[in-house]
Amino acid sequence: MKERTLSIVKPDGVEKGVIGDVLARFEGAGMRVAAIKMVHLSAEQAGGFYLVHKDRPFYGELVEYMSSGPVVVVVLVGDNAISAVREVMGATDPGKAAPGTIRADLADSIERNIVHGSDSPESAAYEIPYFFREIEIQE
Ligand code: IDP
Ligand code: MG
Repeated sequence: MKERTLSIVKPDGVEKGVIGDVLARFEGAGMRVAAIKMVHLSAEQAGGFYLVHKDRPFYGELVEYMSSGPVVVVVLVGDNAISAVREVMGATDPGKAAPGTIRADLADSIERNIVHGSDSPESAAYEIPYFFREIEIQE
C-alpha cells in the first residue's frame, strides 16, 4: 500500500554531513522524496512536534537538542513507507539497532540518533501537516 511518512535528519545528522547518506538509504529502499525543506526549529516548534512525549523525563533535553541547529524535513512516499522507513532507521538506541541501519552506522546515543520517522499512520497525519501544506507535497 502506497503511504506517506515524515522523516527528519536531526541536528546531529546535519552537523555530521550525512543528509545525503540518510536520503540515499531511503531512496535505496524504494522511497521517493515528495517534499523537502531545511528549517531551524524554535524550542516551541520542537516541543509542539514532540508533544506526544511531553510527560517523558527526556522531553526537555529532546526539545533543546531538536532546536539546537537546522534539520532537514522530508515527506517520503512509497509502499508501506512508515514501516519501511523505520526499518532503515533502526532502533531508537543505536546500541540496539540492527547492523546496517542508519542509527547503528551513524548515531552516537539514544538521544542523538540522527533521524526521525513517523511511527504510525496517526503520527504521520499529525507530523506531515506540521511542516508542509498539501500544495508543497509532490505526489
Ligand atoms: P523514535 O525516534 O525511535 O520514534 P521515540 O521513543 O519516539 O523514538 O523518542 C523520540 C526521540 O526522543 C528519540 O528519537 C530520541 O532522540 C529521544 N529519546 C528517546 N528515548 C530517549 C531516552 O531514553 N533518553 C534520551 N532521549 C531519548
Ligand atoms: Mg517516535
